[in-house]
Amino acid sequence: MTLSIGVIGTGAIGKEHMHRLAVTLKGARVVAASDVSIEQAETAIRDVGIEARAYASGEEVIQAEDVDAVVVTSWGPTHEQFVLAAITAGKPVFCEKPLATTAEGCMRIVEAEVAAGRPLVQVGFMRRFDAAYRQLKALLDSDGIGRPLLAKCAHRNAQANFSGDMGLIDSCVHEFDVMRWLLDDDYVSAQVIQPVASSLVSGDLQDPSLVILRTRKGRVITIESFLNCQYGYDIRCEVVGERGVADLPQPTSVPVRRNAQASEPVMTHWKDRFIDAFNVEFQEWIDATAQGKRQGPTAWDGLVAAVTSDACVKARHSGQIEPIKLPERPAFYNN
Ligand code: NAD
Ligand code: ISE
Repeated sequence: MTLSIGVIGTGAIGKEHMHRLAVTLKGARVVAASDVSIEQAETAIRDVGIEARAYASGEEVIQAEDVDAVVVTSWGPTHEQFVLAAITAGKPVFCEKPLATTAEGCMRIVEAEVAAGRPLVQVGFMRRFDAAYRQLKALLDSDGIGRPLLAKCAHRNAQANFSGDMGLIDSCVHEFDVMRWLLDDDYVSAQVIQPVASSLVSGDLQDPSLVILRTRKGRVITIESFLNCQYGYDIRCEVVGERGVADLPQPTSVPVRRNAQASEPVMTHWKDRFIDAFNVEFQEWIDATAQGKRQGPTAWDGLVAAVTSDACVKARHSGQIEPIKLPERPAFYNN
C-alpha cells in the first residue's frame, strides 16, 4: 500500500519532509499541501518537484478524499488546530514539535485521541530515531555502566534568531523528550540558571542558559542551551553511572593533522546532524501507519514535554526550583 500524505506548512522543514516522503523513502507519496497562501504551497510543490494539489487551508488538506494521513509542519501555534482536525477526521497525523505551544493545548489533543479510541498522533521528536542515541540507550538498557545517576547534556546551535523563552520551548524540548526516553524516567522539578549573557546576542535573549532537571528516580540532568555558540551545531550527552560513564557517539568525520595542528570538522545545522534520524523516523511512521499501528513519540510524550517547558519557563522567571506535575496518564498510553 502507498500512503497518500497531505502536508500542512511548506516552510523550511515542511519542504525537507515533503522531499523525503516523496523521493527518499518508500511507501508514501505527497498528494496535497497547504501554506498561509495557496501560492506558497504551489511554489513548494514546484520546488520539491512533485505532482500534488495545493490547497488554501490546512483543513481542506485534512478533508481531501485522497489524503490518508497528515504531516503538520506549520508554525508551532497552529499545530493544535490541525492535529485536532485530523483526529476528528479519523486520519493519522505526524506533527512536528511542539505538539502544541501550551500544556493545555497538548491536553486537549490527548483527550481527543483517547476519545477517538485509536492511536492517531505521532510527535516529531526525531532524536529517538538517531543511531547515536539508540546506541547509547542500548548500552544503558543492557546495564553497560550500572545504574545511571546523572546526565550532562549540551544543545548548541551556531546561530538562532530566538527571543525570550524560545530556547526552552523550541530547542531544549528535544532534551526534555529524549532524556526521559533514554533513562526511562520522568521529571519532578526544574531550575534554570543564567550565566553572564554572550555579548554576541542582541535583543531580549539571555544566552546561554543552564537547565537542571530532577527526576522521579532521583537523577539530576543538566542541559546547557547555547543558541548562538558561533562555532557549529553540537549535541552532547554524557551519562554517569554507578560503574562507568557513557557518551553520546559523535558524527564521524576525517580528523586532519596539518601545519602543526590537529582538527576535525563540526557540523553547522540540525538538518545535517539529524538527516538519518529524520529518514528513519518517517520510514517507521509510514510503515506503522500503513498497518494501522502506532510507534514512536505519542501525544502523551508531547504533553510531558510541554509541561516540562512550562515549568522551565516559570523557573527562568522566578529564579526558583519549580515542580513539574504531570496529570494522570490515561491507560490508553500504557506500554
Ligand atoms: P518555517 O517558518 O520555515 O515554516 C513554517 C511554515 O508554516 C511557513 O511556510 C508558514 O507560512 C507556514 N504556516 C504558518 N501558518 C500556517 C497555517 N495556518 N497553515 C499552513 N501553513 C502555515 O519554520 P520551520 O523551521 O519549517 O518549522 C516548522 C515547525 O517545525 C516548527 O514547529 C518547528 O519547531 C519544527 N521544527 C522541527 C525541527 C526538528 O529538529 N524536529 C527542526 C526545525 C523545525
Ligand atoms: C529547531 O527548531 C530544532 O528543532 C532543532 O532540532 C534544534 O536544535 C534547534 O535549536 C531548533 O531551533
